[in-house]
Amino acid sequence: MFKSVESNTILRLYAAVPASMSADGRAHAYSCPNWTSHPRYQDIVFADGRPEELNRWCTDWADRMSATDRENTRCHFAEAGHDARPDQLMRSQSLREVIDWLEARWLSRLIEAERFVTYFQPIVRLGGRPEVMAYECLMRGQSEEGEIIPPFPLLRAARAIGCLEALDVKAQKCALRTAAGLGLETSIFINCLPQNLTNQSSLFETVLDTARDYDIDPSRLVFEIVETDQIEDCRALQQVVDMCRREKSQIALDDVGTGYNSLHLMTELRPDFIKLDRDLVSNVHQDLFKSRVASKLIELAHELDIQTIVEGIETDEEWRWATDQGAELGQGFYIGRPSPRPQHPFVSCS
Ligand SMILES: [Ca+2]
Repeated sequence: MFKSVESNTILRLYAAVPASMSADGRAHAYSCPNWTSHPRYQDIVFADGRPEELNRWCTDWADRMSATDRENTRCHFAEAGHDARPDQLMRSQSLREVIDWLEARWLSRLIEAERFVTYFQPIVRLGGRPEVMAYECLMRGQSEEGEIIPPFPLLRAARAIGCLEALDVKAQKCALRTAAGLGLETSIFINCLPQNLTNQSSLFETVLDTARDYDIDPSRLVFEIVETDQIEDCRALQQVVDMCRREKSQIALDDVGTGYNSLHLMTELRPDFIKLDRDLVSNVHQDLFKSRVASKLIELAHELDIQTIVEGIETDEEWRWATDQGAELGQGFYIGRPSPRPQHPFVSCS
């Protein structure tokens, strides 16, 4: 395999389609225009493209296969226009390894070059005039050509090559630097993966150090714990929450209402904020079941002295519902979209 290639180098990737491959996977290999059948070997297809194109085409194909097919599909890189012999294919890497490598290439370069952009979305006080209480910092990557890359492909690639922590650290740095550069004076919500908060080199300490570098007082930081359904060790997280309290920072739990775990964490960790999941909020005013679950959660939060942020408010009806239920805070497209320049909320309420 090529160790290092420029992003505009055209590579040829050969792949041997195993006899055991699912019909869907085979059909894709032989009918998708990105892949060409080898003129001599029936079970070999190839594609010519730049690494990022090959990555996309391989992932598209792999999505139509089982995990076993991805392992059994042997691949070999050659320079564009060069042929590969079947014996080369037999001792080369699996399609899964090829995808991991292709993903690692672009993501490691992105992380190394710190090609991150932070978008800010307002979180406002409900009831009365909407006042911005905080901005949530949202991670975006940037391709070498300057295109914005949404979080999902970044996280997927980082997961594949095990660099979630590096991604989180650099994205947080960018968020704090940008917030300081823009002179934000509100609280700042920082999304954190729980495993990065609780591992040895705690992300929490890193974020605090960075905040101090930019003269951001820790009391303005809210650590928003995402993917709460993945949390297994609540005790480790409790220690982080305790450290957080000592620094006068705050804790928010994201996506509350989607599973039992978030409820459990809400009572165990006693965060400062919970964020009601957007699926629960969408059309909540028309759905009796959602409405009952959501209002019970707000009630429970009140009892525990936790402020509720209703996320995903997209309509006037949802805004009114959230206000009527006594939720303290709201966030969503109706209030303000994520933007590289922090927006002021555009709802006008009575
Ligand atoms: Ca979030």
